[in-house]
Amino acid sequence: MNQNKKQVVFDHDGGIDDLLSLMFLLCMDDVELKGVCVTPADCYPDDAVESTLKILAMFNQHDVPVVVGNIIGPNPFPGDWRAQPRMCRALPAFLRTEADYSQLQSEPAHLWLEQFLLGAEAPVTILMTGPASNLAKTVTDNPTVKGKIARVIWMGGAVEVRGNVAMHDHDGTAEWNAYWHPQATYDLLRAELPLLLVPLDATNTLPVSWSFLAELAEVKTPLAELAGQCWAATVTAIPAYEFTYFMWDVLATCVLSIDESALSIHSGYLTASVTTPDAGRTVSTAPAQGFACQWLTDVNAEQVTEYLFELLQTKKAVKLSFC
Ligand code: AGV
Ligand code: CA
Repeated sequence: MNQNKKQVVFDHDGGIDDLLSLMFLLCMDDVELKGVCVTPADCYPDDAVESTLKILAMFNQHDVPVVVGNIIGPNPFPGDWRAQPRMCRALPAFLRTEADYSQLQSEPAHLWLEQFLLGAEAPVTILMTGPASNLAKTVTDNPTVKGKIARVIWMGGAVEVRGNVAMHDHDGTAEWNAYWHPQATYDLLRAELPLLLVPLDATNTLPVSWSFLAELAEVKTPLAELAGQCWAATVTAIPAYEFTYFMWDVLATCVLSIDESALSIHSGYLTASVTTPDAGRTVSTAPAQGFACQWLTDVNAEQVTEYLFELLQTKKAVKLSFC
C-alpha cells in the first residue's frame, strides 16, 4: 500500500462514461485502485467485465480484482442503452488488448466489498458511477464496515433540478442511478456515510458538446484519441433532443482529485422516495426528516475540462503508447 495515495474502490455500471471514468481514474497520480465492482445496471455485465479488464490491461494493472454484483434493481435500464457500450469492444485499441480473466473474482460484489473493507489497512474511498446497490447492501448487512470508509462519491440523484427518468409510471423527478433500485438509494442515504453526491444539478453543466470534442481532438495522445472515439459513440445514440449525453460519471471521477476550488459543495439532508410516481427521487429535507450528506451543486466546467485534458497526457497508458 502506498501511504500517500488514496485507496479507491470503483463501482461502475459499464456505460461509456463509466469506462471513460476508469481510464481517467487510472491516470491520477494520487489514486491507488484496489478493486472494481461491476453493477449489472446500464450495461450487459459480460461487456462491462471485458471492457474493464481491457482498460486495466492498457494501464498494466493486472493485480486489481474485478467482481460483478448479483443484486438486480426493480427498474431495468432500456435495452438499447445497455447495449450501447458494446461498441467500445469493437474499437481497435480494445481489440488489440488482451483481457486477463484471472483478475475476475467469483464472489458477488457486495460480499467481496465487505471482506475487502474489513481487511483494509487504511480508510477506503468508494467511487460509484452506477446504482448504489452493492455498497447499500454491504453497509446494511454489516454496519461495522462504516469505520473503514473514508469517503463515498456517488454519481446519482437530482436535488433541485428535474430528473432524467422518462417512464410511464414515473413523474420525471428521479435520476436513473437512483431509480434503478430506489430502496438501495434510500439505504445508502440512511447509512449516513461521509457521502458526497454528484447529482444532475452539477453534471448538467457538462454536456458532451461539439466544442468539447473539438478541444479534445487537439490533445493528440493515444489515450485522448481513444477517449474521443468513445465519446463520439454517444452523439447519435440517443436521438431525442432532451437526452443529450453528459459527463455524469466523468465529473464524479474528477471530484476525487481535482482542486477543490472547482467545486461548489452543499451540506444538508436528503431522503429518497421508494414508491411511484417519484421512486428514486432525492429530496432535500429538514434535519429531522432526512439524512446528513453533501452534494455538489455546481462546478467550474472549464476547470474540469482542463483537468481532463491534463490527465489524458499521462504516460501511464503503457499499452496504448505502443500504437
Ligand atoms: O443518469 C446518468 C447515469 C450515469 O451513471 N447513466 C448514464 C451514466 O453512466 C444513465 C443514463 C441517463 N441517460 C442516459 C443514460 C442515456 N441517454 N444513455 C445511457 N445512459
Ligand atoms: Ca454509469
